[in-house]
Amino acid sequence: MDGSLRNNLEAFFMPFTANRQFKSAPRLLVEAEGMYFKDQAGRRILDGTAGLWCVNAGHGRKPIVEAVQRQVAKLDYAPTFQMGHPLAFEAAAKLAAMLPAPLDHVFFSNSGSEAVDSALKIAIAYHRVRGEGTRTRLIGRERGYHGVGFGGISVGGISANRKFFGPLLAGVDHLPHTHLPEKNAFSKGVPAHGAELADELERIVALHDPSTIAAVIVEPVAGSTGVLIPPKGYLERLREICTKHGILLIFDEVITGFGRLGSSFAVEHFGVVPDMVTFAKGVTNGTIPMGGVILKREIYDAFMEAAPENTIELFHGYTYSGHPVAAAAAIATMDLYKEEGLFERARDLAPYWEAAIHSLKGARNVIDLRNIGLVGAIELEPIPGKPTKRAFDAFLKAWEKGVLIRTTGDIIALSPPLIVEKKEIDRLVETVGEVLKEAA
Ligand code: PXG
Repeated sequence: MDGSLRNNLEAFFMPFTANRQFKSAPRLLVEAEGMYFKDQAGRRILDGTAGLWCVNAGHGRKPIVEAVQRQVAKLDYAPTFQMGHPLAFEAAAKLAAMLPAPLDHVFFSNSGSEAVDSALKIAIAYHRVRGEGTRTRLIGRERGYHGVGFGGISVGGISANRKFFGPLLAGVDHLPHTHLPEKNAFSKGVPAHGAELADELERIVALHDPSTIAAVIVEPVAGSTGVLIPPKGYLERLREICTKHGILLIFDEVITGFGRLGSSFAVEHFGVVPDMVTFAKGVTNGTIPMGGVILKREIYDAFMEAAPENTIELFHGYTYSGHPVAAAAAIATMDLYKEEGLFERARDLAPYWEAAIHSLKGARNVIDLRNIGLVGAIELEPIPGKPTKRAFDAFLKAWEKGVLIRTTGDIIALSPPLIVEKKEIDRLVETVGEVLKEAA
């Protein structure tokens, strides 16, 4: 690399990246189409991760690209504070139609992190406008990932994401995570053991008293902390306990929404209806940033009833909430998912995917394999004294072989676009197998 290029790379302080390693051997993507990226050297890279769990319909999809092009030329920006434009309303209505009836209002943000902060704020404010202003505590879960806002890292359960950033939000507690490899290793789909971990919520509620608790937030399937699939009956139990104590249940579906599990949302997949659902990523197929919260009518109504006529009901929002170009991308994306039946496609491919992931049983250093929908995890035995190295080396080796995988800790997470073909599933899994054979 020449000096000028190195200087070009220097200015960007890259997010969640080993900056020095990257800048010494950059991996630059310059084009994408369908299942493939192209890198700067012109190599085709099979996308085993749908970008960062967002490009569910595959890259460069014409109907989305054209909708964005049309919209940016027609109405580049319009405020949604005391104003509006039609596409934001249409996108909200389409989103609401994807979820069971009580979840029928949408608040827009620009990312998953903002979606989470919005949901947490709405939960606390909801109790307050109903006269239960003592309900301010938020309950998250160990190994939870809810983005990187102060709210999200506070309810999140990843120490590396928390420890550098001071005291965080006050009044937060955490459920235990549900990863039980000693009981559930090599489970196919939902693991059998661990529903009783939801009962820890009763203990937390008893400790703090229900009158102090606003909401519980969980990812139905934890994605970025290594694909932690809820034990059978666990989410149902969380729902029961929240209902019993008047606590709002929030499902963070930033990853599980839009077909990843072979269903529209995890709400549909597990048949458990929370009070709010956060979304982002797949809503626009990753094309334009957008996120938001889908909430129950009674939450929306509580705000409408509490505020005097002609006054603002919720003092929260973003310059780009319901941005016209993002709304156009979301509408085109949801239409494309439907037209191509991509959620059903993911569901139909799931058994093939499951068999492919579990074909790695017995591969070097593999200590667990798990899968649900079109998500798979390959957990590796860490190198003693060097946690994360084995998986990161696998990531680098896979890249050399033209396959993009994602690692977190010593776990490889795979989540291809839902348009993936069986032969591409084979290549993805075979490449991981080869990499593990060659790795230290
Ligand atoms: N909630 C969940 C459940 C997420 O997975 C966020 C919130 C935050 O979204 P934004 O748009 O603010 O990043 C996420 C994001 C990975 C990976 O490799 C996962 C995420 C982001 C980047 C990488 O697993 N999830």
